[in-house]
Amino acid sequence: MSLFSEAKKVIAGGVNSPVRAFAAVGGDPVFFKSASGAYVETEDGRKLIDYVGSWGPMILGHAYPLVIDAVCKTAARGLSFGAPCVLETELAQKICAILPSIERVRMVSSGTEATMSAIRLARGYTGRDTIIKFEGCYHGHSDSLLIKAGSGALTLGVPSSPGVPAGLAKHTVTLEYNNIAAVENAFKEIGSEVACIIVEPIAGNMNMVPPVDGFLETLRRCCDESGAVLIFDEVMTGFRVARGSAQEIYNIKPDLTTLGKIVGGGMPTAAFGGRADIMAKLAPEGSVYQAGTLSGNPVAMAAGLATLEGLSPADFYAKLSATTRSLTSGLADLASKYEVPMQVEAIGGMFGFVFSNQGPVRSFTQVAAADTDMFRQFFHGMLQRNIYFAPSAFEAGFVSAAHGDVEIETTLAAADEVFAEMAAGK
Ligand code: KE4
Repeated sequence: MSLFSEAKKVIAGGVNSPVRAFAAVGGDPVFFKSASGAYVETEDGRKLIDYVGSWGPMILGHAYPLVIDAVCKTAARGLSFGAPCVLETELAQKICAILPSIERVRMVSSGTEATMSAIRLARGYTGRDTIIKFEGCYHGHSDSLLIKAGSGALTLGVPSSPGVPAGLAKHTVTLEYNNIAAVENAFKEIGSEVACIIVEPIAGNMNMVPPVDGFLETLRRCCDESGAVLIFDEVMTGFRVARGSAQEIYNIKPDLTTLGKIVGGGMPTAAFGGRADIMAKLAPEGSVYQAGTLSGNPVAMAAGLATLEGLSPADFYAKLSATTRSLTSGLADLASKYEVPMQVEAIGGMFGFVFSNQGPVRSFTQVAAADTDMFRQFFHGMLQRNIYFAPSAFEAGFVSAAHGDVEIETTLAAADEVFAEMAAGK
C-alpha cells in the first residue's frame, strides 16, 4: 500500500492541508523524509531541489544550523509556559524594528489566526462590519475570508466553502485585484460602512501577481478618507520580498500587518500588529478578544529570532533577488527558445510562472485563463528530474539563500528538456 493510501485511512484526504494532496497537478503527493539547505529527501530516496520551502518559511534553507541550534537549546529549557517570557519581547522588538508601521504586535500560531484576529480588531476598532478583500487573494481559512464575489460587485459576498454562514458572508465584499476604479466605486457607495480592506500587497495565492501602479496607493487613500483600516496581509511577502517586506518596496504604511511563515522560521507561529491606537483595543488592554494557548511559544520565538537574524547581512536580499532572477530569466529564455508561452514574475525571494501568451498577468481572471494543462506537464516533467515546484498553478514559488549556481543550472538544464518535450507535443 502506498504511503498516501496509508495516510488516507486515518487523515482526512491523506493530508493536513489540501494543497499538499497534488489534486491540482494529479498523481500521488511526494512524501518528504528530511530536508537540508535547498534540498529535500523523499521517502523513496530521491533528493529534490525544493522551490516550495514549506510555502515560504525556509528562506535561509532547510535545517539552517543556527535555527536548529536555537530551537534545540530553547526546547531543552521547556517547550511551553503559557506565561510571558523574554523571548516574546525580543521577537516583538525585532519585528517592530524591521517594520516601522508595527508599533505593537500580537503573536499567534498561524497566518489564518493572524488575519482572522486582524479583521476582528478592525471591526472592533471601527464599529463597522463590512470588510473588503480581493478575488484571488487568500488570507487563510477563517469564515469571513472564505468568500467570493457575489453576483454584483457590491452585493452580498458568497461563501467559497460550505459551512460559512450566508449571514456572515454578506459582510465581505470581494473586488477585482488591481482594479482601481472598482475600489474607488466601492468606497463611493459603501465607504462609511467599511471596517477594513485586507490585501496581499503582492498576491501570491493566484500564482504571483504584483500590484499595478497606483493600486496600493488607492487603497491607502480610500482608507484615509473613509476611516477604514488598511490591512496588509504579508504572511507570505513578509521578510520574503525585501527585509521591510512589500510595504517597504511600495512605500505604503498599512494600519495593520499580518505576518507568518518566515517570522516563525518553520515553527507554528505568526503575528499581527500595527498602529498602537488600534492594537490598544485588543484584550486585555481593550475589549476586542483574542487569545491563544501557544501564542508566543518560546521555541517558536527562538526559531523566528534566529531566522530574522539570518536575514541581517546587508547584501542578503540583493543576493537572494539575483538568484531568483537567474532562475526566472533562465526559464523565460528557455520557454521562448521552444516557443512555450510562459510569463514569469520575480520579486526578492518570491517568484511565479504561468503558461499564457497574454502578457504579464495582473488579475485573477487572467491567471484563471492560463493553461493549467501545460503547468501540470511542466510540473511533473520537472519533478521527474528531481526539481520540486509548488503542486498548483495558483501558488507562488520561493528561493532560499541556500540555492546557488549549481541548483539554478541544474533546474534550467531540466527545464530545457521539459520544454523540448512540451514543444514536441509529447
Ligand atoms: P496559514 O494559516 O496557512 O499559516 O496562513 C494562511 C495564509 C494567510 N495569508 C497568506 C497571504 C497566505 O499565503 C497564507 C497561507 N499560504 C498557503 C500557501 N499559499 C499555505 C499553504 C497551505 O495552505 O497549505
